[in-house]
Amino acid sequence: MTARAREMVLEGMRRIPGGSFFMGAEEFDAEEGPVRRVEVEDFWIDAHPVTVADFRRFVRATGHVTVAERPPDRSEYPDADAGMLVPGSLVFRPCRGPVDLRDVRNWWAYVPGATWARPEGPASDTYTRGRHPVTQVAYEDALAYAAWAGKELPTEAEWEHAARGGLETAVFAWGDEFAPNGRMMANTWQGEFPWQNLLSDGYAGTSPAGAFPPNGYGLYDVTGNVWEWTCDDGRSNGAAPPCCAPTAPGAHIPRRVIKGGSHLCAPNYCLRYRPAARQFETIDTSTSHIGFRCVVRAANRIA
Ligand SMILES: [Ca+2]
Repeated sequence: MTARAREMVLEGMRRIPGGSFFMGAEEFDAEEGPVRRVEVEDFWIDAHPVTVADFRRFVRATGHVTVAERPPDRSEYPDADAGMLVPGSLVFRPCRGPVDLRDVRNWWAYVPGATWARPEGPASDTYTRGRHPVTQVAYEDALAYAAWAGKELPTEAEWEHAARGGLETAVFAWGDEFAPNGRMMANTWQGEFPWQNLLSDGYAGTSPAGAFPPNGYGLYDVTGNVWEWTCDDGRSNGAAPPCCAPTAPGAHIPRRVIKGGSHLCAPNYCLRYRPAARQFETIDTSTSHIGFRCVVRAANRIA
């Protein structure tokens, strides 16, 4: 690779020093523990999640058709209604009042025509959201984008090490206090999920990349805003049932760990806007609150 090509790939990325760090947490959800020392090599990671504008460049260059734009395979969903076997994706719908938090169908709807460019369905668009993280991308779409960009998806350990920003064992990516001096540090949900969004952080849905302060490694939106795909299946730590991430029918479908929580994570339901938090998402699922960012590893000799 020429020096110029390397420069272009690494533009907008931050170099993360390798070494060992404490991964996981023990005071929140069982699937995050135990806290253990984990080693990672040096790597570069995108300073912010891949944006709608980034993804649009990828689609224009490659003609990529996302999973959400293709009809679901009936053999994968033998029990599904015919109405569900059309191209579409999962869209969050706020409720009018308190609902049973054990049933995610109260706030997730499968919307035909919802895509990365129309995240809430055919009547929506992204013309003013070019700087927002891309959503409605399944694992395969994230992999395809990464390959096109000359990058890869992070492992869970790489992602968490980067998200911690050099702060050992802190609860949040910026420290132990949620809103230091009253300052909101990430796009989460304030109020009672899924019906009362107090908007103390100014955003009901996604926010433009970089709207909140970066962490110690100069990374924006590592927690909150959107969940991010990693390439890990998380089996080594045992998969626990997901809370706020919608579970598609089809338990046989492989899963990958998603990290970081989203604008839908609220203290009363899913306090997942923390580096240690993790969920297990089926690889063909796309939603209005899952995106991704990429890495470049020192070991692949780009340097
Ligand atoms: Ca918010």
